[in-house]
Amino acid sequence: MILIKIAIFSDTHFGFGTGKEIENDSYDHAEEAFKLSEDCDLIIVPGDIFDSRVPKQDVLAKALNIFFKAKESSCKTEFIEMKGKDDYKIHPLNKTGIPVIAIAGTHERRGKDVTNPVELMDETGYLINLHGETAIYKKGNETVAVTGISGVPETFAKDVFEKIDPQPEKDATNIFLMHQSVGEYVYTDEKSPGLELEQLPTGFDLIINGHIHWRNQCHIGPKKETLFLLPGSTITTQIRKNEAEKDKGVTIYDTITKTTEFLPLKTQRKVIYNEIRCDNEDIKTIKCKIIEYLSELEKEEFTKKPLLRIKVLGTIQGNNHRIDFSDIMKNYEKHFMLSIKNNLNSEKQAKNKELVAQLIKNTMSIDSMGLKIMKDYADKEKITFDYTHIFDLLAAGNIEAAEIELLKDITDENDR
Ligand SMILES: [Mn+2]
Repeated sequence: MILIKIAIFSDTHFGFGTGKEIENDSYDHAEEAFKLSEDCDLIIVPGDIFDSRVPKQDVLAKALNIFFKAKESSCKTEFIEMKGKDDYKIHPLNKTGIPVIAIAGTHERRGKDVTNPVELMDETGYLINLHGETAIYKKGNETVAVTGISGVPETFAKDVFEKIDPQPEKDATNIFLMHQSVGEYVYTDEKSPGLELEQLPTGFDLIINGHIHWRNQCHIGPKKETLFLLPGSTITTQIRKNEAEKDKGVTIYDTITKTTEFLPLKTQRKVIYNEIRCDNEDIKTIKCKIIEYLSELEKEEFTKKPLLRIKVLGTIQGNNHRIDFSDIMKNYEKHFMLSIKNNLNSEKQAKNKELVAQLIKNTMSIDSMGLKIMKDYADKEKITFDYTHIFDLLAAGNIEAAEIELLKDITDENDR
């Protein structure tokens, strides 16, 4: 039985952290991801290969060299056709080694008539970039059809998906690539997703979504027949709790069992997120708490200096919640790339917040208050009338009609 092994990793963000201590991470992590993919038949990278839409030339050069690793394999996967693009001619370099299929992400998005860096890599034969097309590959009797839609602004996502309307191929393993926030999988808290899970194309074996930097997978679709995979980024670009808890790596999917295997990166820099809670403590105690935690953590062994974010929460004594943590950061800069986020509230702030919360809890809108008065009256007098309707009439200033309705209701009641 022949199976096609597909290596999936995303959001390599080449060039992230340029000029900083972590500037080589994006390349080191991606290089290992390619290494872990070397015995696979297909490599898929769903967007944000670059951190910038116009990457610097040295960033591009490094990216091309890393992607070239896939060309060195003696892979037997055969390109069959590109559906949805007339007169398509595959670049000869794209016929050597392991085929790499990609889409552009949010970080590579450019105007319609200008080339984005993923398109540049397509035109030079380093990968195949999809936006609405379907690339079909074969190995032995196994066929894989990959359709992709590049990352689009969330507001247009639904329209673009409806317009392209991706369809699965017959007798093939069908894979769909995208780069969006979907349903509960939202990259930033403020932006609402342009798509719900129910709005994703159906009939695919595997839907792979880049963009979300923490790994996840679940089954979706009317019969839960589609595996929805968030491969996660190969690098941490923002330190957040849910992301720090999950390893970066390569997901291997095989077309026969339709299951995945996760291979974590050994080169990855450890990311630690910790919250320290304070309850009406003074500055000295708070700083001691942080130092105590740091000196414990210092004893652990790390191959690379970890990225560490400490969030200090709760309340501080007195009316000034600002603390200068620079002395602590300086003392530990040899061991950690440390950032301390101060979310403390002074006593006064805490009281104000409590008051606001109380007010919000106790405040009813004028409408609900009016309705409540009517409902209470009806309950007390044991009479039934359509108080929402009456209230609407009163709110609209239609007192006469309200009076007629009310009397009618009460008369009806008495007649019974
Ligand atoms: Mn990204």
